[in-house]
Amino acid sequence: MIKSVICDLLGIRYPVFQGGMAWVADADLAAAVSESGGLGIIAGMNMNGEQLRAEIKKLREKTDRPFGVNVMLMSPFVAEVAEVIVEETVPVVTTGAGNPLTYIKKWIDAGVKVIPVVASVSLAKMVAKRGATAVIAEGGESGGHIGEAHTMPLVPQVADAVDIPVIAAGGIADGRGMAAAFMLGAEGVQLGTRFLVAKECNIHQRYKDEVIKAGDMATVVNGRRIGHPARALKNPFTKLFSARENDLTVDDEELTAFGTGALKKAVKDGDWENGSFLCGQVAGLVKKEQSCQEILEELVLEAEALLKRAATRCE
Ligand code: TUI
Repeated sequence: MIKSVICDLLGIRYPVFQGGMAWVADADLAAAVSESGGLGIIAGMNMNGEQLRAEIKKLREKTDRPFGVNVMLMSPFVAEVAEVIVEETVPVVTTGAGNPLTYIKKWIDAGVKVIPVVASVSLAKMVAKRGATAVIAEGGESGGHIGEAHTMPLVPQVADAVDIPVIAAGGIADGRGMAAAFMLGAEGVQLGTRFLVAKECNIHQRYKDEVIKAGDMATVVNGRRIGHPARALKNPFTKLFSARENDLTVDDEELTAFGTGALKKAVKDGDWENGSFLCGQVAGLVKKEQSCQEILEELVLEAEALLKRAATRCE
C-alpha cells in the first residue's frame, strides 16, 4: 500500500485526485472517485452558486467520503461559488488558472482545506505562506488551461520550495506516471484525461472515443495570444482557431468569442467540427473505458509494484 501524508490529511485511501475538469467533473464522477478511495472533485467552473450547491447535494446523497470543489478563478461566477464553498463547508477546495489569495483566508477560516493548482514556484511559496494544505504542481502536459513549465522540472522545484505536500499533475495516466511523480517528490497525483473515459463520466461518447483513439501527437496548444493557452485534441476546431490566432487581422476579442462555448459543444454534443476537446498529452496511454474503481486500483497497484521494484534496482 502506497503511504502518503495526503491520505492522512484528507482522510482518503489512495493519494489520487480526479481533476476538476470544467463541464466534465460533475457529482456522478466525483462521487464515484471518492467512493472508490480517491478524491473526487466537482468542477465549479461552469456553474453559478446555486447550481454548485445542487451538485454538492447530489454528491452527498451518493457518498459520505471527502470530496473537493475546483474553483476556476477566471469563471464569471467565482465570487458566488467561493461563498457556497463556505456555506456548504466543502472539505477541500482546489483552485486553477490564477492566484487564489483573495479567497484563501475566508475558506481556511471556514474549515475548508485549500489546495491550489500552481504553475510556478513563486505561487507555490505564496499560497504555502497563507496556509494552503498542499499544492497541485501542474505541468504543461495537461489538458485544458496550462502554464509554461512541464511536470518533470516543475514538481521537484516546487517540492524543494515548500514544506507542504505536493500533488503532481500533467502527463500522468498510469502507475508509471504515478511512481515517477513520487520519485520527483510528490505525495500524490491528480489525473484528468484518464478519468474522461471513466464509466461514471457523463461526457458525450464521441469525446471518449476520440480520447481512446488518440496517439502521442494528438494534442495541440492554442490560445497563447489571448493569454489562455489550452491543450486540446487536434480537430477542425483547433485548426481553424490556430489559423485565426496567426491571422493578425483577427483581433483578440474576435478570437476569444470564437472559442467561447466550444468546450460545452464537445462535452454535451460530441461536436467534432466545432468543439474544443480539452485533453492531455497522455491521451495515447488511455486505451479503454473503465469504472473509477478499476482505474484507481489499477493505477495504485502498478505504482506500488514499480516503486517496490525500484528499491531492488541498486545494490
Ligand atoms: O485550470 C486549469 N485547467 C483548465 S481551466 C479550464 S476552463 C477553460 N475553458 C476554455 C478555455 C480556457 C479555460 C480548462 N482547463 N488547470 C489549472 C491550472 N492553473 N493550470 C495552470 C494554472 C495556473 C496558471 C497560472 C495557475 C496559476 C497561475 O498563476 C497566475 C498568477 O496570477 O500567478
